[in-house]
Parts: sequence; C-alpha cells; structure tokens
Amino acid sequence: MKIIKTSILALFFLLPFVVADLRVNFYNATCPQAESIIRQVVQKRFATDSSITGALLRMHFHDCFVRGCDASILIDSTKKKSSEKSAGPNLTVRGYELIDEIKKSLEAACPSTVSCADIVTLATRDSVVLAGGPNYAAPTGRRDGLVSNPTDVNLPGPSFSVSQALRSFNVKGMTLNDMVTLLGAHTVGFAHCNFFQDRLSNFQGSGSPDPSMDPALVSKLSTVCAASNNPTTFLDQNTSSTFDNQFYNQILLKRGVLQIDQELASDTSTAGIVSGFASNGVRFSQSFATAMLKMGSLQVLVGNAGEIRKNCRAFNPAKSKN
Ligand code: HEM
Ligand SMILES: *[C@@H]1O[C@H](CO)[C@@H](O)[C@H](O)[C@H]1NC(C)=O
Ligand SMILES: *[C@@H]1O[C@H](CO)[C@@H](O)[C@H](O)[C@H]1NC(C)=O
Ligand SMILES: CC(=O)N[C@H]1CO[C@H](CO)[C@@H](O)[C@@H]1O
Repeated sequence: MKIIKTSILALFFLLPFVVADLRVNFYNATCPQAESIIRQVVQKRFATDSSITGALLRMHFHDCFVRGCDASILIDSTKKKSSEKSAGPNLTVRGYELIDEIKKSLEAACPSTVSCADIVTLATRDSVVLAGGPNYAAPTGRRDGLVSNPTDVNLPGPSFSVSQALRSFNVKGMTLNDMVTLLGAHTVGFAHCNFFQDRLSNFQGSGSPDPSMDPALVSKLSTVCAASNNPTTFLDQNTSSTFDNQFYNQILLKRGVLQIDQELASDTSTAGIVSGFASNGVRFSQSFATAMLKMGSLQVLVGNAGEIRKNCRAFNPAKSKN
C-alpha cells in the first residue's frame, strides 16, 4: 500500500486546480454525473435539514485529521474490531446516513468508481455553498483507506489553548492562519453541553463562570444545559445556520460557546486574524475555501493505494488489512 503524503513542499507549488495527485473533475470520464448526483442528494437533504452543513464539515475535519482524508471515519465497528467511530470525540459526528444515500446512488450509476473519501469532500463543499459559504472546485481522486482504529484518534479538545490546538494543526502541516480560518466552520452547527458546561459555573476551579463569556450567555446556556440528556446549543449564537463571518463577530462580543473559540479572540497570536475576518466576510470566505482545499488534501491515498469501497461503512471483503 502506497501512501502519498502531501508534503509541505508540495503545498508551495499548489496549482489552482491540482493538489498533490488529486485533480478537479477526476471522474469526468469514469462517472461524469458523479458531482451532480452528490449535489442533488445534498440539496434534497438541506431543503428539509439545513443542519447537515455542520454535520458534514465536522465529519470532513475528523476524517482528514485522523490518517488523512481516507473515509476511515465512516467504518462501523464490528464484533471483532472497533473503529474510529467508537473513539471519544468522534461519537457525536453525524450525517453518516446521508453519505450512505449518496453512495447508493453512485453505485447504481457507476459501480466501484467514486470513493467514499471523495463523497465526504464533495458533499461538504456542496453543503457549505447551500448555507451561503464559498463555492470552490474540489480536486478528487482520493481512495478509501484500509484501516480504522479508535487509538489513531487524537483530535484537539474544546478546552485546548490556542498553542495546544496549533500543535495538532502544525503536525498536519497546517498554519495558525489555517486553524483560525477553519475554526470559522463553527459559524454553523451545534455543540452538546458536555463540551462547554465547565465554563458556566466552576470554571477551572474558580467557583465562578468563565470571565471571558458574556454573562447573558452564561445565563442562557445554564438554562439550556439544566435539562437532562446533554442538550445542545448553536456554536454561532447570531446566525446559526448561515455560513458567514458572524462567528468571529460573536467571539469579539465574548459570545463564543467553546473555550477554544473564545480564546481565538483573546490570544495575541490570533486576535488580529479574528478581527480581520470579523470585518471582512469576503476575505474569510476566500480564506476558508483555500484552507478547506489544504485540509482536504491531507495524507490522501491515490493511484492504486487503498480501495474504492462499495459500502462506506465497511472495508471491501478480502482486501482489508485491518
Ligand atoms: C481546535 C480545533 C477544533 C476543536 C477543539 C473543535 C471542537 C468541537 C466541538 C467540541 C464540537 C461540538 C460537537 C458536539 O457537541 O457534537 C464541534 C462542533 C463542530 N465543529 Fe469543531 N472543533 C475544531 C475544529 C473544527 C474544524 C477544523 C472544523 C471544520 C472545518 C470544525 C467543524 C465543526 C462543526 C461544523 C461543528 C458542528 C457539528 C454539528 O452541528 O454536529 N471544527 N467542534
Ligand atoms: C477529463 O479531463 C482530462 C484532464 O483534465 C482530459 O484530458 C480529458 O479529456 C477529460 N475527459 C473527458 C471525457 O472529458
Ligand atoms: C448578527 O448578524 C447580522 C447579520 O450578519 C448582523 O447584521 C448583526 O450585526 C449581528 N448582530 C450581532 C449582535 O452581532
Ligand atoms: C462525547 C462522548 O460521547 N464521548 C465519549 C466517547 O467515547 C469515550 C470512550 O472511547 C467516552 O469515554 C466518552 O465519554
């Protein structure tokens, strides 16, 4: 199995439409209708459930940051072997059934041709456009991985400091600017109380709420989280289902929900980037498209590496090295 790592060097030579060995319109000859099939299924879902944008963005991030963008996140655990999905931070990732629906349509049109890793990438791009975010040509040609281990999951946590979080981005060849830009994905979607409840009362053992959170938000979220069964709240408390730059304006108003989000506004290394994006939505949008292309090319499998899964939740029979 040959794993092509996108080296930092390759990124310097990043051409507009080619990233590493991926290319725009990779399926033009083998499955010309691939991108329109994906778009149609995403559109249909978005029409009744706009929260799918948040689901797909997080799925794509969690896929790419664990073993690269190889759809390892989609594998279901079996009786014999648990997969990435069973690992801590992954458990609340949603949208798997939408990927299944897309895969089913694609298998009907062009069997064993379009990878699950490309489906996640393209569906995410389409859902971002529907929510008002940037459209961008996404290079494809990823292959699906043959490994999915819960022990490989080592994602940053919501209480990380900026420098701790940056370390996990740097390991992937991503910069501080990439990180602040990609966290702008928190302009859509929601978080469960268990990820921020520590900020609402006894923050870091102080006996008080996190002083960096607007008291009105502390009060609102305390009410929300008083209910049982781990409720949720929107990550962007202003325009929760629009893909815009309001996330940055909210954190400037001390209205970030996650600690890491709020820290972006106060940390001296990131505050300038935050105010830049807060005041210029177009710049954020362009920066986001570029950072998504970079994230989407992390450690991709190409050529004959990996496989094209027939079912995104399971390795193809026999070929699995798991
Ligand atoms: C330091 C890095 C990051 C941390 C610590 C972090 C943490 C979190 C946490 C704790 C949640 C709440 C999950 C839940 O309650 O179900 C969340 C949600 C989300 N994250 Fe992040 N995240 C990070 C980076 C990213 C990146 C790079 C993206 C995408 C580009 C992203 C996209 C999302 C989205 C869209 C949601 C909402 C999910 C939904 O609606 O189901 N995050 N994140
Ligand atoms: C597909 O794209 C490649 C490279 O961009 C091009 O050489 C080829 O002619 C295209 N094939 C079709 C069927 O459009
Ligand atoms: C909420 O978002 C709207 C639309 O982008 C903006 O005009 C408004 O100023 C924002 N409100 C707050 C309190 O940030
Ligand atoms: C958020 C969440 O549900 N996390 C759980 C995920 O799984 C780990 C075990 O791998 C649990 O300890 C977490 O509570």
